[in-house]
Order: sequence, then structure tokens, then C-alpha cells
Amino acid sequence: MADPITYPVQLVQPDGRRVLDREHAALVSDVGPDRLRQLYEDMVVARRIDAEATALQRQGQLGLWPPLLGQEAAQVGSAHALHADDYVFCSYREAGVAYCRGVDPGRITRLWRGAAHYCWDPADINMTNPAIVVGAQGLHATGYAYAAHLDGAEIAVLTYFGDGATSQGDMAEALGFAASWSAPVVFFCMNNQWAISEPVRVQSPTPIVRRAYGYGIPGVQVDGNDVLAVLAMTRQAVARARTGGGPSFVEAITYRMGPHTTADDPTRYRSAAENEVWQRRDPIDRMKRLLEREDLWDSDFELRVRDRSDAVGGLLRAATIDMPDPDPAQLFEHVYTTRHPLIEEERRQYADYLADAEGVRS
Ligand SMILES: Cc1ncc(C[n+]2csc(CCOP(=O)(O)OP(=O)(O)O)c2C)c(N)n1
Repeated sequence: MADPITYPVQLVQPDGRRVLDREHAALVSDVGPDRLRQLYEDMVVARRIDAEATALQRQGQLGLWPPLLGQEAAQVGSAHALHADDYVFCSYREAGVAYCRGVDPGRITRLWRGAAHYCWDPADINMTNPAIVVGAQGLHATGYAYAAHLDGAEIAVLTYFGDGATSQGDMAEALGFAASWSAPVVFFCMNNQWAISEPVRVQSPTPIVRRAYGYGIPGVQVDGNDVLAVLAMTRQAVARARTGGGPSFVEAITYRMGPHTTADDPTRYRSAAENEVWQRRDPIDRMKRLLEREDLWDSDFELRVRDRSDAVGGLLRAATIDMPDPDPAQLFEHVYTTRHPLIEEERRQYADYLADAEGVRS
């Protein structure tokens, strides 16, 4: 049987040298010095957002944070392939994508602090809020894409999900429906090797991308730590969706360098040796080596990146600490669009409980 998978598409090697792959390099032939530098800057800022939020959680300012460390190229490369009118349905880990789509950095931690039910207004950046129900966003993306297709809108809808999510029934339904109805969805799988403590080899004995082939959806594996390759292959899938070609699947091979969330301890299920292998494939170091090799690195640029990253990190930190605690009754808002008797009863019971607790304290 012919196997369409030979190796993940790569355009830049870990030492910063370009790979001679004319076919795929053509997809990013317009990416000149400015764009290369922007990709680098955005990855550094994404890492800073992550570092700042992780520190805030450790300092008791956030309830939880899902780190993106190591996945900067997969997030930034794919986000740069999207147009402003495309729509993103994400998981919980894509803060770097939200940044690239122009989110106010002061909103990134709102949900994780418990200050609101959401981080940002999806309409502002055409991107949904962090979603905890693993794989559900695949269905939401497919429904939205199908509706857009019926409306004649020439857009792509991209959904991010992990390797673990591909074992969910929701993803199976989404892939099947998207294939049957030619919905303009890009299924972007962040294969970061782990679903909490479950390694991908247990998750799927075959490469994840083959699951898409079973539905008749074309797919590709890409080196997810190579920002240029991710940009190239996501662009191809986005163009296909925007021009009526239907769904595609991109499997980005990357690595979650940190814990699953700040509540996890990965040393209990994986080795330091494995981490070291992936440290050598660090996506930001790779891009820096490319910029140096191509004479695009200088101290002015280094300073610009540091300033931007400090500004975003500072803004995120200050906004987080300033967020007022919400009224506890807000818990009952946004469950139904109209008032519901059961919710109203629960709201009353909770108000009574709070009043009693206040009475006990005073
Ligand atoms: C429907 C559902 N089942 C289980 C969970 C608990 N859970 C949260 S994250 C996670 C692992 C997801 O792994 P993966 O899809 O690979 O994404 P990653 O966290 O690696 O980005 C699980 C099982 C959940 N949130 N939702």
C-alpha cells in the first residue's frame, strides 16, 4: 500500500539552514525580511505571555493556566496564514493565536482568574474563547463553516485541537460531516506528543493525520517547530477552504515543553531526556539561527523584540491584578438567553446562602 506520509514538511532545519523543498517553499516565497522578523517577534511575545501567566498563577493571581511553551511556531505560523475575516475555534491553549489575531493582552487571563465567563469578545477578533470540553470545538467549527458555505461567504474556519482530542466522538462527527458537506474547515491538530499523561503512541497507533484520510479529507504532517513550514502548509489548507475545496487536515508535530496545566506535574510520567531532545528543536532558537544566517539579526531588532515583549507582558500582568472580583450572582447569567425557572430558583438559593454566610461572619 502506498503511504502518502514520508516525513513532516520542513523548510528550516533546527540549525537555521533552509531545506531545499521548492514545492513547499513556493507557498511562502513572498515572506521577506520584515515578515520573517515579525514571525520571530510574535513567537517571543507568545512565550512571554505564557511565562507571565504561569508566574501569575504561581503567585496566586490565576486559578489555572494551560502553558503553550514549545508550541509557539505552530501557533504563530498558523495564525499568520489566516485572514482577518476567517474564523478560529480554539481549545484552551491558543493564547499565542489570540495575540496574533489582535486580542487586547489585558483580556487573555480573565477566564483563568475567574473574573468573567470569557476572556474576549469573539466578534472582535473572529476567534472563540478558550474551550475546556475537549474536541467540542471541532463540531462548532464545522457547523459555522457549513453555514458560511451556504451563505456563500468565502472564508476559512480553522479549528485547533490536540492529539488527544482526535479520539473524541465529537471530532469523528466533525470530520465526517465536514467531508460529506464540503465545509470549509481546516482541522489543525497540535500533536504535542501528550494528552496530559497519555503519550500519542497510545492515543493512536497510526499517525494522527491518517485518521483524516479515512474520511476522505486530505492532510499533511508538518514540522510544528518550524514556523515557516507551518505558515506554508496552513496557507495551503486555508486557500483550499476559501476557494470551495472543502476541509483539510494539518498535523503539526510539536512538543508541550511544560506541564499540561499549572495543576500538572509532568515529571511523574515523562523523562527529562525526552525534554532535552525537544529543547534542541526549540522553535524560537531555530528562527533566531535563520535570521542570523540571513543577516537579519542586529541589536536594534533585538531591542525592538524585547521592548514589545516587555510591554505586552507588563500590560497582561497589570490588567490581571486590576481585574475586579465578579458578583457571585453572575454565575447564573448566560446559561439561557431568557430567564429559566430552575436557574432562578438556584439563584435565589445561592443568594440566601451568601446572606447566611455574611450573617455568620458578622
Ligand atoms: C470531553 C472532555 N473529556 C476530558 C477532559 C479532561 N481533559 C482536559 S485536557 C485533556 C487532554 C487533552 O489532550 P490533547 O487533546 O492532546 O490536548 P493538549 O492538552 O495536549 O493540548 C483531558 C482528557 C475534558 N476537558 N473534556
